[in-house]
Amino acid sequence: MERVYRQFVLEGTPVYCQPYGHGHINNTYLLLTDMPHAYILQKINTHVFEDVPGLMANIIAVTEHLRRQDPDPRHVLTLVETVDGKPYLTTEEGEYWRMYEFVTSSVCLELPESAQDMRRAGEAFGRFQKQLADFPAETLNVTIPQFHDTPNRYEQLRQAIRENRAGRLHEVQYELSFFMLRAEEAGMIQQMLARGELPLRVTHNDTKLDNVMLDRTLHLPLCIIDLDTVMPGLSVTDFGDAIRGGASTCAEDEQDLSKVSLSLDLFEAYADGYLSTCGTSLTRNEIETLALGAKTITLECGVRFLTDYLNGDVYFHTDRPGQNLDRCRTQMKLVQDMEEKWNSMQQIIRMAAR
Ligand code: ADP
Ligand code: GN1
Ligand code: MG
Repeated sequence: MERVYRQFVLEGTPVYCQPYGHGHINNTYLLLTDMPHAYILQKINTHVFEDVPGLMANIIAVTEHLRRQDPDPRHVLTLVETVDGKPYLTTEEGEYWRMYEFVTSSVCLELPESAQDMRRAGEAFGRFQKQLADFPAETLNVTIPQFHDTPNRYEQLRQAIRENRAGRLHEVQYELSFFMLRAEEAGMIQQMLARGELPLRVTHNDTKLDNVMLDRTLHLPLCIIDLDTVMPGLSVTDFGDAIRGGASTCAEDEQDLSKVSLSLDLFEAYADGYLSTCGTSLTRNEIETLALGAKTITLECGVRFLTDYLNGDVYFHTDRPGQNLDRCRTQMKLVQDMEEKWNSMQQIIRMAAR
């Protein structure tokens, strides 16, 4: 790792550099020096992101835009330059590395420790979206085409079924029927977009709870991280993705499905926080589609985990066999629970939007 971090302008002498965090995509390392200064070093996943210069151009433009509105260094990601004055490193082997200042005295949570944490996360993502409302969307590069086009994700699943690359098809008949039975509903949001009923906005597109940094002691929101997928997208899927992860009672890869459910308290807390910061800028259709956003993105994510399981675990990082199938099954259980709690979810949104 030394050959990599030596290429960045650091304060102090590095004393520690080890894998860090729970991200499924990039390889992330925490770098400590002998000064009170920490860094996040990341090898960007070029299998997932084909146009890294385009992705980095987005991040530079978006963080500059955010910084103009709020210059507090703990409130916006800060890239560390290379010794050649570049915003990221390209190695001879074709690897791409970038370094961020570690957001000081911060934590990020995989699951909220309280409803208040969930409310704060909602406020943070709502504010983020609002701050990007006047960002020129047409200047953004599309880092993953059709990222949240759910029917396209179903098409990728059908392809994985046809190819059966890992020979696992016979294990997942129940899972396949579960998703296929819901294919039509899963396409409704894309149809609304096509009919002009939902506006395209600059969105984050990966609003997992562990992509929000909170102050370590007060748990107040500091900044939004993981900006690789900031692109034109839909508010309702940004809302939904946060619910999928954060309002679940369990970790994404929980094996005991009896423990997995949607917490309506956490759902309400996020909806309250989110609508308090960006509710006035959402259209009526968007507000009415928030619950469907949660269900759609949960179905979509389940489909993606299942596709990756069938393809032999080539997309999401895994650290044990069967993990993608476990992740798929928690998403199914969440969808089922949302179906049971559908009326309450709608009612909560109506109340939060008042
Ligand atoms: P991935 O795309 O793999 O999810 P992330 O950019 O989300 O990668 O980073 C993975 C983890 O590293 C985060 O969940 C967080 O714990 C930590 N992290 C990333 N950037 C920072 C930062 N600037 N300051 C503190 N922690 C960070
Ligand atoms: C990935 O990068 P990370 O771990 O925050 C994925 C998301 C999925 C999520 C599921 C670029 O998010 O779309 O919802 O895993 N990111 C990408 O946990 O594919
Ligand atoms: Mg992440």
